[in-house]
Amino acid sequence: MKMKDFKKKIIKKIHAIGFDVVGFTKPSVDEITKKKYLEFLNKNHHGEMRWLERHYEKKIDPKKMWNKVKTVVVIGHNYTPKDNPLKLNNFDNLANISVYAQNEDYHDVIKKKLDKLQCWLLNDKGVESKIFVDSSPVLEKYFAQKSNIGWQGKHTNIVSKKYGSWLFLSEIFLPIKIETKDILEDSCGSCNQCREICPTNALSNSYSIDARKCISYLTIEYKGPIPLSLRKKIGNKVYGCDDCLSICPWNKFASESDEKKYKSIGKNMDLEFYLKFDEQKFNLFFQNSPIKRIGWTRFLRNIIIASGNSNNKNLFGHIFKHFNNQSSIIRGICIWAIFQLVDEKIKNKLKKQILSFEKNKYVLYELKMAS
Ligand code: B12
Ligand code: SF4
Ligand code: SF4
Repeated sequence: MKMKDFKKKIIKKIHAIGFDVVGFTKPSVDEITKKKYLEFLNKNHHGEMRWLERHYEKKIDPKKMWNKVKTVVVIGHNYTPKDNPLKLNNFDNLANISVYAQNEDYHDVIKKKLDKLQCWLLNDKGVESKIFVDSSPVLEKYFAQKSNIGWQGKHTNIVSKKYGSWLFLSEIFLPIKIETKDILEDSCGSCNQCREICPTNALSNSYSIDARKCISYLTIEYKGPIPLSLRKKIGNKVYGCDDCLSICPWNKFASESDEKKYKSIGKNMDLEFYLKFDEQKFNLFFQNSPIKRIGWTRFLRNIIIASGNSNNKNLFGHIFKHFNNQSSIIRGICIWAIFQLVDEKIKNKLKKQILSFEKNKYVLYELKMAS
């Protein structure tokens, strides 16, 4: 079969499986991108995501992932939400969960589709392949830009003229050369809305992020106590953040995703609802959700911070209940949250009470900072 026909067939198959966009590019990374990635690491902008250091060599050379690769096929899956997620920031008592975690885990949804594609390639076309989605050492946004799926916007994610900021990315590596046309377009122009809206100023430089300040990193990846200076800025967000994505003017061209497994199924409950959870309930409620990945302790930490930001004094008792948690991070954050909600008289009473039983240095530090 001629290569042009094969390319057409693979595009047709990718759409038939339910994906929205596809692009083709060479498995090489340019020198500027290698340099920018190193700069990002050297500035420690990856925080505690040490795996981004370990992945470096493989990310800048896809042949180290699979030495037979000759073409990278980049695939985009539309997850445009029905409503603008920015609206959710206005509800103080809501546990605000980012769009991508409103239903099933996109890794599972996409992996199943990629498996089908891989089987078809092997059984019908006799072509072996490798598939990747998110967690592998593949520079996904770079290849997406190079293959003309979109451009890497100032919020650092891929923006598409058709799907705005709402595309999940995945890749297939093929051992055959397919015609590609590398494009480096950028349609951000003088717009800076994503940088301006970021609550923590994580996008202080154009096209690059300091992940240590990003609410997505803090609520999903970071295990420790969230820095004091950023807690208020997190607002009601308990898992991820979509502010910079949601504000992007290119979203106006995007139409709602038709993937049922991405549609919101009411995970944005009141904070009180989740404060009443325990580990067992957490595991059951989020069994098919990406949220299960962060575990109960990290999720509870986030719920307690949002509760501290809620201005809702009625949550005091529900937060206080978690003082018996084994994790010092939970006990420490309980102090911070409660002290945001109660008056001086209760603060003094609580201080005495906590000092009578608490021995952990970090928790006592939180108490000192709060009083
Ligand atoms: C680590 C990671 C994170 C980290 C770091 C984010 C980041 N921007 O890198 C954290 C936890 C913060 C994060 C958050 C989110 N993530 Co994330 N994340 C990743 C992951 C696993 C690796 C990204 C990576 O390699 N970063 C390292 C840095 C060095 O890469 P970089 O941003 O591409 O940096 C380059 C540019 O900045 C460029 N550059 C720098 N300066 C300049 C200047 C100019 C002029 C130019 C042209 C370029 C340029 O050079 C750098 C080197 O290439 C990818 C999946 C993957 N395997 O790629 C998903 C991925 C990027 N994440 C994704 C998503 C959806 C999110 C969230 C929206 C989730 C949420 N709702 O909370 C947020 C968005 C936050 C944001 N504004 O980026 C999607 C993005 C899809 C898309 N359309 O682009 C991906 C691709 C996952 C997927 N398979 O769909 N994520
Ligand atoms: S995801 Fe939120 S915190 Fe992170 S860069 Fe975007 S707006 Fe800022
Ligand atoms: S909000 Fe503006 S600057 Fe940011 S990615 Fe979208 S177009 Fe680019």
